[in-house]
Amino acid sequence: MSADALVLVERDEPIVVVTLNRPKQLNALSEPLMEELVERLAELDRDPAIRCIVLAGSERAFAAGADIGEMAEAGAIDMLYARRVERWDAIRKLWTPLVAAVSGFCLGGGNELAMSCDLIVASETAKFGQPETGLGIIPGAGGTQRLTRAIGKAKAMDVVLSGRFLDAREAERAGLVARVVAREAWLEEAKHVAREIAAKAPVAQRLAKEAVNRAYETTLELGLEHERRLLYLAFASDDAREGLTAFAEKRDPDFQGR
Ligand code: DAK
Repeated sequence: MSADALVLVERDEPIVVVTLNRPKQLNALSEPLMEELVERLAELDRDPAIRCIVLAGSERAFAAGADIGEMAEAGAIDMLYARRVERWDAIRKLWTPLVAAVSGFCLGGGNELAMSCDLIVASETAKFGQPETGLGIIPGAGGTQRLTRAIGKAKAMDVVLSGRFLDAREAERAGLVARVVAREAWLEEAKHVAREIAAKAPVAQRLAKEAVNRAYETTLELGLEHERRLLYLAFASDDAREGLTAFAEKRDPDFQGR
């Protein structure tokens, strides 16, 4: 990994920590950074030794949004050709569970990136916001959609229209954040959560992630039907045999991800 990498990768199998590395710019998500991030995540997603990914920023900022300087230079057609949306979609489509470890500012595209992960573990210092309308634009990578689904219309409207930041506790109460931890423990706790996730059956984790995500996009009836089919698929896995047998034999399961 080169010293000037925009994204750092630290493997600690079965987990890996991927760190955004533009700390002086509060991890503003420039195009080169997003390109590097999506490449690294895609590689890790294909790696069977990796069972959970932690996506982190620095202590001061997870990410303060897309790079404002870059956007100031760009016209609408530049934005279209930059294929930004495809990068965000690629993150959403990853199979491997993804934990966002958020400390400090988590704003605009930074919050959209955190929401693209499967769950958010936040330091008590975290501040979440969608301040785009103050720049004359609107959230463009899920900020109006995922945030509304996560915290409901009343709070989402407040955050998007007023630009105010939610602190970690309010974000947790509202349903945006899964766990809030002490300032000094944010990264360790996120790794701990990742290890808990990585210890479970990989096939089941992927199917469960798909099933929960489907809840956002379908009716209850179709969602329940989809869930049932994914359960049958899980039953067909070696991991299910192993997990069910290990319980009966009172031993720890040894999941192979098959
Ligand atoms: N972009 C570029 N540089 C940034 C930045 C950003 N978003 N945020 C901070 N920086 C830089 C600052 O310019 C400063 O650089 P220097 O002056 O030192 O060179 C350095 O980081 C430290 O920032 P501050 O000096 O401002 O630090 P403070 O503690 O005083 O303030 C702050 C922290 C986070 C409150 C403040 O920096 C701030 O308000 N930042 C901007 C937050 C923001 O408005 N974010 C939303 C950006 S718009 C799309 C997908 C996504 C998006 C767009 C399109 N498509 C799929 C098409 C997303 C858009 C956005 O995120």
